[in-house]
Amino acid sequence: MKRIGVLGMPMDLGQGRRGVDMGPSAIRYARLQAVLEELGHEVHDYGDVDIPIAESLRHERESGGLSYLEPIRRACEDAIAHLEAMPDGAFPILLGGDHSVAMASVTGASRHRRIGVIWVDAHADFNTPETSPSGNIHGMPLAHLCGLGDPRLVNLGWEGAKVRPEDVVLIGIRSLDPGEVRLLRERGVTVYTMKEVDTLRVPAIAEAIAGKFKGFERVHVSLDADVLDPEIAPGVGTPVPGGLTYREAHLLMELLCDTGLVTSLDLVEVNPILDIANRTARIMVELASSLLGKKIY
Ligand code: NNH
Ligand code: MN
Ligand code: MN
Ligand code: MN
Repeated sequence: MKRIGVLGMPMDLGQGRRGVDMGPSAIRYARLQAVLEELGHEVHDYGDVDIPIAESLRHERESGGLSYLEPIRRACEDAIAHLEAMPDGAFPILLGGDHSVAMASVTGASRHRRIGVIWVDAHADFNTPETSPSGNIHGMPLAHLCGLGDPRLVNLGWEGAKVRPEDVVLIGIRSLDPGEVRLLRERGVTVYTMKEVDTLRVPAIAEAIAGKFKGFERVHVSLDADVLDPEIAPGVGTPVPGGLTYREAHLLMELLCDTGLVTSLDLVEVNPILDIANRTARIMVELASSLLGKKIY
């Protein structure tokens, strides 16, 4: 039994397509709390962080190639404070919102300790303001967590990097910008693209991750809905074909659960406007339940 703390960040400022701000509602509507309680967990929902809507921020849109940097920074600081107020030993689940919210969750999880990060995504989100083709901050959170990029984002919570690049594992990758490829190689991040998912298969990857993070006090899973194949998860802003199948995604969560290492989770980038009957939110809830101990037998 875990004490799970749910926090919503209804934020769509980090990316171009509107609608991910409705992600927390859609995930709650898909019965996140009830499903986790049925597994025997104690779940407390702390509600949503206050996030300004884009329409009210037109004057803050541009900031040196970074869209909405200041409001995103403020929202993340606010979320970090909420996460740190959760009781010791709680298992936080952060509901996005676009993926820039992970700058808050990983920061919250990494205070005073070395943390492993498992980034499950079609993209690496390893752009810096210099390499980003879009200026969208949701393509940059992981680089900033590793200490690269704009100091205003690198220094969220406290000064400096929150995770070592060698303690980061990416899974499901199938869309990288040229600057990201260079940075990921240079920094020694572990990258399992869809080619490795196809050739090594999920069990071997999960085993390698378990070995890598053995003895870590904290391991964070950041689950971007766009890692799933768009056929099963259409409710995302940047669909990329050839993603994880339903069973691959579940098996990954089941095997990560078996490692007993995971201590926090993000469910991000669900876009209800683009979804079909809340299907994508429902899959994200199912995946959370697999990660948190759902057993068939
Ligand atoms: N790499 C692109 C960018 O930096 C797209 C990132 N989009 C995502 N990431 N949805 O998960 O803008
Ligand atoms: Mn992402
Ligand atoms: Mn992605
Ligand atoms: Mn995404």
